[in-house]
Amino acid sequence: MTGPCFGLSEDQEAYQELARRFTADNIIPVARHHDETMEYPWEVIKKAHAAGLVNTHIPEEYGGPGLGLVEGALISEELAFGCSGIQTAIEANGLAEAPLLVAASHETKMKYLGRMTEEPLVAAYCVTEPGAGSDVASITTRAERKGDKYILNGTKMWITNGGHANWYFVLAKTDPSAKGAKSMTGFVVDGDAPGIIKGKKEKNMGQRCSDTRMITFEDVEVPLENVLGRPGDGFKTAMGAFDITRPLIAAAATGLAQRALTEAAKWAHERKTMGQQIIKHQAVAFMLADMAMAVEASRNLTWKAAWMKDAGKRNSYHASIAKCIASRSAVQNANDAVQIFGGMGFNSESPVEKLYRDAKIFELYEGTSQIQRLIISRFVEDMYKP
Ligand code: CS8
Ligand code: FAD
Repeated sequence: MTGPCFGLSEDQEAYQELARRFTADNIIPVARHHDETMEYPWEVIKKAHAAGLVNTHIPEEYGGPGLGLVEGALISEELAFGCSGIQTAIEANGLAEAPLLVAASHETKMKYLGRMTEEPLVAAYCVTEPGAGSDVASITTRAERKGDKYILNGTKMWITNGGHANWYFVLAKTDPSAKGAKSMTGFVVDGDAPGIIKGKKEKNMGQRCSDTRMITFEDVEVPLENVLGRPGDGFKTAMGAFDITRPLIAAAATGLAQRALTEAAKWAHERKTMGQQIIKHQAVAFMLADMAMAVEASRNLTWKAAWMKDAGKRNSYHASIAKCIASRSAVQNANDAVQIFGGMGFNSESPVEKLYRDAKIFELYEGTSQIQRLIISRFVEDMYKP
């Protein structure tokens, strides 16, 4: 590993270019349709799978491309530039797969990661519940050992790809006598197991084609070999997965922030008031400058968090910083883009109205901005102990 380097390798540039072209050809033309109809983007997912842009961090040993997080971040940013709803549907696979990368046995990886590379399937990550989102330690889903299987009971909420998943990662309490984090175990659950009840597709403010549902597990039998790691390690497995995925959420938020800047700058060149292009009014130009700063800061922090993971370093602190800053950039830039478009920005014929609705979720899912600050502040407390 050398010192800081802000350039990309030839391979990284090639992945970025592949994703950029894929987005221009296959995402941007259908993004509005999927937003308006809320139709799940199966066709795009299939094409992305064929192009090698899904399941990017599955190791070669299990049939995947074995890309690093930096490459993943480059791809996520480009896809989200086109439509962060479609990108979320694609990247939710990465989230479901991450706990397996952290804790699964070779056999489990072969069985469940292997199939993801063979055909365009989707999977889902089930941690949140109606009564427990930020406070993961207070989940109530239970898995009880009965002979050579566990019996799973409980309800998960807001599960992305929930309606279409071939399998689920599920976090459940296995030891009611143990406290909080240590009472939990992670499982892989087959999507067609009897007792899985899928709720209706939720109608969300933005990223509307992404499939979000309540998933209920009623006496679902899970074989012992589907336990990830050791019983009691589930909480750490679920958290370890975020070290992989939060940099990718940050990358997607950066993609949306970049799209807002691109659209707003283009409009500001074209639209004229008081005899000149609005980009010549300093008030507008300075908004664009702020938007550019937000994009650059977010991208650099994202790359750093991703690079740290690839370098084998603990990146939780940097992943939370990148996620928190980039999601703010997405919300702020989308807001500024609507402002620069004026009345037209409030209309669904403009490209920025959708960005405004799509952006907000970045400050909520994969840990709210308050939770990122909680994580960062705990590190700060330790780092600056007198
Ligand atoms: O509960 C934690 C938290 O992160 N909450 C937020 C939950 C969240 O982010 N949910 C997201 C759900 S998924 C989603 O939204 C998907 S959206 C669709 C995306 C699709 C893709 C585009 C918390 C509040 C930070 C911490 O909770 P606490 O209960 O205070 O626990 P701690 O004391 O911090 O930790 C307990 C033990 O776990 C260990 N730990 C914590 N973090 C890590 C990491 N790696 C490994 N181990 C970890 N990152 C910690 O060290 C503790 O272990 P000890 O042995 O006890 O010391
Ligand atoms: P709460 O935890 O109830 O929080 C409410 C408010 O209180 C927030 O502002 C929060 O920041 C604040 N707050 C809570 N605790 C603290 C604290 N200690 N300090 C300061 N402020 C605090 N989950 C999955 O498991 N899998 C998925 O695939 C998934 N996909 C999602 C997709 C969408 C579209 C949505 C909306 C959610 C998804 N989630 C998923 C759930 C998501 O991770 C949670 O909604 C999120 O973590 C917040 O939890 P909550 O909604 O229960 O809010």
